[in-house]
Amino acid sequence: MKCRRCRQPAVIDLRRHNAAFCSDCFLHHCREQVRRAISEFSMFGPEDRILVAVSGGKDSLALWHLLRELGYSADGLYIGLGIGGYSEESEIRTRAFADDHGLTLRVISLPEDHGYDVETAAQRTRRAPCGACGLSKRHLFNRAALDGGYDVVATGHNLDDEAAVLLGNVLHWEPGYLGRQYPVLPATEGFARKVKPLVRLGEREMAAYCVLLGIEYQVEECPMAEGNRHLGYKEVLNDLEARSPGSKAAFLASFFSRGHEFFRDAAGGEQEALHGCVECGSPTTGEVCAFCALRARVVGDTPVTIGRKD
Ligand code: Q46
Ligand code: ZN
Repeated sequence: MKCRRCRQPAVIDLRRHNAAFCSDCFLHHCREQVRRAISEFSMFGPEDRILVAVSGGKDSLALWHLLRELGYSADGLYIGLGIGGYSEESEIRTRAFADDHGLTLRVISLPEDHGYDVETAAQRTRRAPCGACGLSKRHLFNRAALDGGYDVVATGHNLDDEAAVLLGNVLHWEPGYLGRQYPVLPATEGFARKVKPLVRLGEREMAAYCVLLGIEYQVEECPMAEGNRHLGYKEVLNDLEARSPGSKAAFLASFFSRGHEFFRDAAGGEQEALHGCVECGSPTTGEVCAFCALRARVVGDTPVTIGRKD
């Protein structure tokens, strides 16, 4: 097996691209895919300040590394979720990566800074852990970006993640979710721009990127992820991909180029009704935003009416 670019012995084959690469050319391929995603979706420019949402896993650490390799100014934000040994290990990996590469890392701890952890939030609000966790992370990343003067929040969602979410949204025909599923969501009043520069790269590519560069990442899956329906969708898509290489990427890319426009109008219907949360100032349709309402219920304050958007 020879590298498609330089004909040296290859270390990885990518059936979807009908290609194999040596180490250097594979790293070049990853940079190229991110560069193309940034340009294709006009995610940001060289002058923009980027806040990378880092979890200590392969995707977010690789994303941070790739953005710096491409010359962007990117700081990291890690949110400690209080999920026992999993969170401890994730924070160690994230801090070590930032130290090794001389990068600026901001850290927020849900237990220390906000008085709760994901499991307690899930139990007290009778939500699925990922629901409480996702709501908290979205709010805190957005807040940190606005307060820190960043132009954009970048997350490590990769091709496999996005294809699985798309399959779920299509299976349930969720027009609002389909309208919001796009690699770039523009900034609106009170919300920073959000981008997903890894949409052209799969999970296996991100793991290989880290291994080849000696980036030590958290290899354990979050223990709360069990039962998450997206894991099932990933398995289904992987079966399809094994039968027909390239079908997963085509499913996602065709949605972005040909399907998304039909749902765009369904994405932003609540904008006019938003005003500032009385607790934190974030846009919401209620008196307090969903994050402040969740926090109040979990730590024992009395919630006011619950906002729908956060
Ligand atoms: S960290 Fe949080 Fe994920 Fe764990 S609780 Fe679910 S959402 S699975 S990205
Ligand atoms: Zn609030």
